[in-house]
Amino acid sequence: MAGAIHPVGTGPSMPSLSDVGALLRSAKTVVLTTHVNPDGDGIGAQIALCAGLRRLGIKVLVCNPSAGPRRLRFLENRLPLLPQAELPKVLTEADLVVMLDANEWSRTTVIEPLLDASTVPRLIIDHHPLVTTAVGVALVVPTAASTGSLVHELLTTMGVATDLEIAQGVYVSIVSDTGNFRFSNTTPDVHLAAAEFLRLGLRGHELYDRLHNDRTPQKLRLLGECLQAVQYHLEGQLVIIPITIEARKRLGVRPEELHDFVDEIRLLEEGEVFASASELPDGRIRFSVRSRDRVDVSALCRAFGGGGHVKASGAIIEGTMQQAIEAFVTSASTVLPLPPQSP
Ligand SMILES: [Mn+2]
Repeated sequence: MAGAIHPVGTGPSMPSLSDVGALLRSAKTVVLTTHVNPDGDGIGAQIALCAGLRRLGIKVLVCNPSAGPRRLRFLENRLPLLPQAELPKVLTEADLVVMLDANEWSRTTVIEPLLDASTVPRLIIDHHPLVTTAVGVALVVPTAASTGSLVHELLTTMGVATDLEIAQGVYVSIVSDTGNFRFSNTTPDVHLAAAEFLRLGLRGHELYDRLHNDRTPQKLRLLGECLQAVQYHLEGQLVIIPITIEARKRLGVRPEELHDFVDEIRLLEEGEVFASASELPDGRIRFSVRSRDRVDVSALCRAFGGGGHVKASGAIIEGTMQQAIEAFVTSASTVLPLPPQSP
């Protein structure tokens, strides 16, 4: 994989894959965690790293700040999940804590104070652009398509051959973060890894169905209502799908089911930036933002205290739906509309 490995915080500078491999190998017990509301990449990377470390005889436990969405439950249930109440005791015996798919410990929310109360060394494995200094050794490679891809490369460096369990975890990471091989982070390496996994016997089409075919009649009705309320701003280059909490509750749809509403409007022929704006129980508005190609939406989201990837980011904005949308449109108007692209 091309791309530098950047150091963060107080860890040794510039850890190489083999440095990080040696750190993992030196541990007898490792605790894995990831960001709140874990996604397919976080859980997929945990599945792969857990399987790889166990093959080396390392004891692995997983403690996440919250459960993943129901469509990932079949994978999550295979992890050695530890109740949060038991984490302090486990930390007294653990040798290393590894946070996957996040590079700020605050992303572990309720887990963070438990870690802060312990002296266990920490490791970060992630591919989000660096934003802060964080405690611990950090393997942060923004050019990696997914955190699972980075774990795959790390395990290969450590001499752990890819088995079907590792393959499934990494594959779920890849399809989650590349939008099923559609986004611009779908590198040749991503396809080569997928080919390796299919040869191992991975059934990609079955995983796809389990991950994506989660729609209920209620969700379809909500999607229909929201699609009728889609807004076009800045000469049609910013498209927003508002999701009111009233409609979501009236139709009985769970918050986690809104994750792909933004993908529906990204299918539009025109537009540069696409956002779903969903009302939270506390009245704030959660923006999930995608860029077609030319706009860095992580910068747009950072202006509101959020962040993420250049082409897929999120933020929570204060105010009513209308106020939040106005604030977002105003912010986006500094970069949109873009001039037409030369053919
Ligand atoms: Mn990721």
